[in-house]
Amino acid sequence: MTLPETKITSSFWKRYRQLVAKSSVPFQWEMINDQATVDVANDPFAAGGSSNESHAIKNLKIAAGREKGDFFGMDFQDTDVYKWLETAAYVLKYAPDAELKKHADQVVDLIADAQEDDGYLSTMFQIEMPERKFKRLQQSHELYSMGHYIEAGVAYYQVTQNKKALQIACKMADCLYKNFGTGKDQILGIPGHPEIELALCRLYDVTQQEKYLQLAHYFVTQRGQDPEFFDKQNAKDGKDRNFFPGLDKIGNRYYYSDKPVTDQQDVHGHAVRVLYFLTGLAHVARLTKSEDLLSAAKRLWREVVNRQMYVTGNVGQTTTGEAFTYDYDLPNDVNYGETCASVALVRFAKQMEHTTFSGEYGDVIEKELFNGALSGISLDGKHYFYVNPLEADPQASRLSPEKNHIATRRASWFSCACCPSNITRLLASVDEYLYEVHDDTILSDQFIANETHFDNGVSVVLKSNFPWSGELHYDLKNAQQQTIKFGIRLPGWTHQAYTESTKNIADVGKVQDGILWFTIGQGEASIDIAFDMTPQLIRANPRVKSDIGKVAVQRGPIVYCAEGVDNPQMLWTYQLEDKPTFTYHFDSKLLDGVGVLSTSDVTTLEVMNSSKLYDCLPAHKVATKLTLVPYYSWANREESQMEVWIAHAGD
Ligand code: FUB
Ligand code: ZN
Repeated sequence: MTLPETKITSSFWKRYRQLVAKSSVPFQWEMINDQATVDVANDPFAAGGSSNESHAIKNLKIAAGREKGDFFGMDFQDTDVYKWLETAAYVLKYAPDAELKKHADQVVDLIADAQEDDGYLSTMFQIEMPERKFKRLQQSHELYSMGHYIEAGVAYYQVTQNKKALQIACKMADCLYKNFGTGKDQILGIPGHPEIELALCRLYDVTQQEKYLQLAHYFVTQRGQDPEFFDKQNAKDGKDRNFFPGLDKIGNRYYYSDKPVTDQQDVHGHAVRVLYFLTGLAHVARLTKSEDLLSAAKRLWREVVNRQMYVTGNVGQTTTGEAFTYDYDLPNDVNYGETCASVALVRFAKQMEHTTFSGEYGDVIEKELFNGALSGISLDGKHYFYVNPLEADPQASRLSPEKNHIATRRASWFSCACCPSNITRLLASVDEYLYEVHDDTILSDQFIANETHFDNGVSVVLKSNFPWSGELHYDLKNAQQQTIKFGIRLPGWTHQAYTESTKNIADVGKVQDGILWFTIGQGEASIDIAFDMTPQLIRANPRVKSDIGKVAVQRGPIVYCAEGVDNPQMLWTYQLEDKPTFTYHFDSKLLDGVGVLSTSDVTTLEVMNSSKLYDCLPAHKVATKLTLVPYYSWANREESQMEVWIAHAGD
């Protein structure tokens, strides 16, 4: 599948992508080189712990023998460099920059020097404990780290043709191919943290070397075959030698290694682990044409999005183990919703879309791109959320132990810094999510304005002011003699309320699985389509205890929230009337330009005399106003409360 040449023209996304290029990438470069001055003392108490120290480049320099010193950081500290490199690769595609290219080339050289002759690379083990390589896979992150390099190496090679970047990746994969499998001298094992599966598939896509696909298939299907594998390995490696306290006792459900994936009926355990694994599963299923694996991927996809995903797209309900809990358990104020988990869900959705044309995958990608994942980065590009709550109160975060993982301000960096470069690599590669192309069938999946040329001689120009406007105008050119099929995803939030008009379109087909199909003959054609952007009240399934009596407000793809900075009363005292009317205006000065919703169809509760905690008198409601801003933009002004789900008189 060759990626089309895409130029993003959307002003919303041009701003974000320039931000990544001009602000996030230079900032992260300073961070991983220990050159940034971060005011950690004033950073919030954040999941993973705030940190102003990275040492990530230094670890590689020590492993390469260029410097002397000790290893510092997480056992996957190397991945902060790899994800920076991957982001840089995507940035170089849309914002060429000689200085950035020089740094990135130097990083590739450094990684090549740090890599061992047999392809192995994990600096913690090389520097501190070479005798323990591949001996405690449950916790070691060796394959997770190498997977992240492989992804970066592939991306950097694809953009810059730097062969060394790809050779390092192949050498790494060869090392794993030699060490893992069912052979006599091989480890019949799996990684504690999946990621290598999806990375090997990417490597296969670019090299077409069967062994990489075989190995990915092995890791996907071996998981859960021997639920005791980690315990046995740990016992051999030795007692009390955990890399993270307690991880050996957490149980194999946490690692999603309790049964083979074809037997798994739900999602459980560490959210990022499961979602990276499912991404690899979907990719392997497609490449190997395995019906069993594909049906498992489809089943588990539904488990995630129909039972354990927040309305914003965030996933992972508990801070304990950064994990999924159970169906319909979706607490708003103690959840986790790690930024990495949202990025992983986007990756899973895209792989599912590669297997099947269906609008449900693009719906989730869109949900993340405009809400759950996007909330992970600040408007200045240099501050990040690790945890993304749907309800927050600075006082509770400070004083309630069960809520102090809920930061109400984004942090500059974390001691476990997985999220910052994960969100930036997603934003920098957003062009890869706009279309789904299978031969002569093209699906317009994301409505981000763009100009795209496809391999098959078709070009598409999409003009829109999405997400603020639902009006889309497509200009299409088909240089081929045969007709093509062109689909437009009808977003889940439209409820079929759209209007369209066409010019020179051979045939307007039916809506199938949430996609409206057109047949386009040779020459030029155009389509105008408008989605209804009336704000909608969203209700959760009543099985979701936390959202009973509440609604979320959504306009187009954007989920809104109330922030204390706009609304002076305690947010939980606001109650929307049964059928509130909202006014919408775009404020170009607020939060770098956002659509704002306001309503007067709302009351608050008058606060009782402060000497009383309880009373039998009826509640006294007072008419007021409520202002809502996009969820992704919260916590970019002064610290205050935030709420997505708002009490509603009609529920
Ligand atoms: O374990 C590596 C990464 O660190 C995970 O993906 C994140 O959830 C964080 O725990
Ligand atoms: Zn993360």
